[in-house]
Amino acid sequence: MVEIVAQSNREQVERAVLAGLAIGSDPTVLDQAERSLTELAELARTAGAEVVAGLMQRRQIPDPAYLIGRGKAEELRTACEALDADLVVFDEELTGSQIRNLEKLIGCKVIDRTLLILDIFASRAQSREGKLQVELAQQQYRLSRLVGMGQSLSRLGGGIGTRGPGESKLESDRRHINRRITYLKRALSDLGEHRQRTRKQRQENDVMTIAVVGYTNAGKSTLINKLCSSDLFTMDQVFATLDPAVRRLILPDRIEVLLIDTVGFIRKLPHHLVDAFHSTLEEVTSADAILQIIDVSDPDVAAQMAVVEALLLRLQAAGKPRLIVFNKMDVLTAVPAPIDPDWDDFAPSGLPPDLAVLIPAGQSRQAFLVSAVTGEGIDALLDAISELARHNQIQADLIIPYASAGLLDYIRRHGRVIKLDYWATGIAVTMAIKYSHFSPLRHFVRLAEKPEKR
Ligand SMILES: Nc1nc2c(ncn2[C@@H]2O[C@H](COP(=O)(O)OP(=O)(O)OP(=O)(O)O)[C@@H](O)[C@H]2O)c(=O)[nH]1
Ligand SMILES: [Mg+2]
Repeated sequence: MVEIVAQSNREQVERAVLAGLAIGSDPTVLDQAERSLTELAELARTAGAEVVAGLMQRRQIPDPAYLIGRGKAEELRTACEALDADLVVFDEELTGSQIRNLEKLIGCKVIDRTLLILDIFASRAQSREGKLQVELAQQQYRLSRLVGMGQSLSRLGGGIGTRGPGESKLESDRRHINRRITYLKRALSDLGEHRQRTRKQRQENDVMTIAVVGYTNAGKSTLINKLCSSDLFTMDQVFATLDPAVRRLILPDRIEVLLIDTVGFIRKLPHHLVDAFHSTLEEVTSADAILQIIDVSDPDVAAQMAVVEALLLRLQAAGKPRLIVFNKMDVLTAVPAPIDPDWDDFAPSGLPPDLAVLIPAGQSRQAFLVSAVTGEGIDALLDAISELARHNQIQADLIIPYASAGLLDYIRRHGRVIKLDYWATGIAVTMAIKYSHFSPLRHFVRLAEKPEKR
């Protein structure tokens, strides 16, 4: 009896060996590849595997047949046999034929980082849109690996890399997958239209939207909860948040802004996933400003910031007004005051110099050190968000000809009328409106002299 229980547990937990590749002779390459492999171990554990070993190879170029060298691949087989492993996870993307060759040589299931991430996403997706997006990414991944990926695609039984769409789809042919992709795209495009409408309503409501972005597990949801007294799901694991959520923040000066929680970024984020999540990631593209959250307790802050920057660029959001929030200050040990004469006075006090140098030039006034858990530093951040919200609006004096009186409605709908007078030459209005809604009013800005008095 005991043995049966032990066996069924054994079946649930797959034993994984990890394999990484450091390409090139640059000294930082190996370091980065090792950190990436550590992260892969975390991802594998999140997916439910037990990591039993990790192997790294340094090469000038990847091997077309096995990615790593054949000798190293044989080493992997020996390790898998000795450790009774069920699964090998590669940190780099594999082609369909590499997967087939490796499975044949090693004799167990081989997957790559992309499939692992897709698997975690599949188990986390909650909303219909989230589920469809994950499946679209999975189907596109399968389609691109169809050549040569015989064993993995037709493998029966579950486990990592096979969750998400049902087993029958795994065995279907290219045409079937293509049909499914077409269906998923259509369904997503309908949902995307709905999302766009909601977003438009939000924008027309004259409320500033701020997208909260950052590496996965940086504390985005926790910070939003702290700021908005909300109860978004948070967890000490990667990809706790998949579906964007919007929370309202009433600032100390009663101005209201909306904070949008988004899916966390990660190194080597599968491009199928970025494409498939296009519609939810548009929340970042269309936001008025960005709140970038950085986890100071992570040993690899610089690389994580680079990943976030690259994705923001891709989403055309890198140029938006941005506040940089260094989070989890409660885990920092006390930092001595810097003695460097070049020290930037505006960098948040208490921020270690090796982190302060990561703030882009001239932006240290927009950087903050906080703890989303203890609330330390939150007041200064709130003030900065208020400042941002004020700057998001333009206040102007207009003179609107009576023939264009309809514009008053436009102002009332998208902004605020502060003062109104009826003059001989038109309606004199003092108003505040979001920059994004200002352009139709541009022609009516009142010049310094009051025209009717001439
Ligand atoms: N010590 C400490 N832990 C924090 C702080 N902020 C967040 N955390 C913890 O960090 C973990 C991740 O927090 P989340 O808010 O889920 O992170 P996230 O950025 O939303 O992550 P994803 O949704 O997975 O991308 C949780 O265990 C939080 O409790 C902080 O200021 N200090
Ligand atoms: Mg989250």
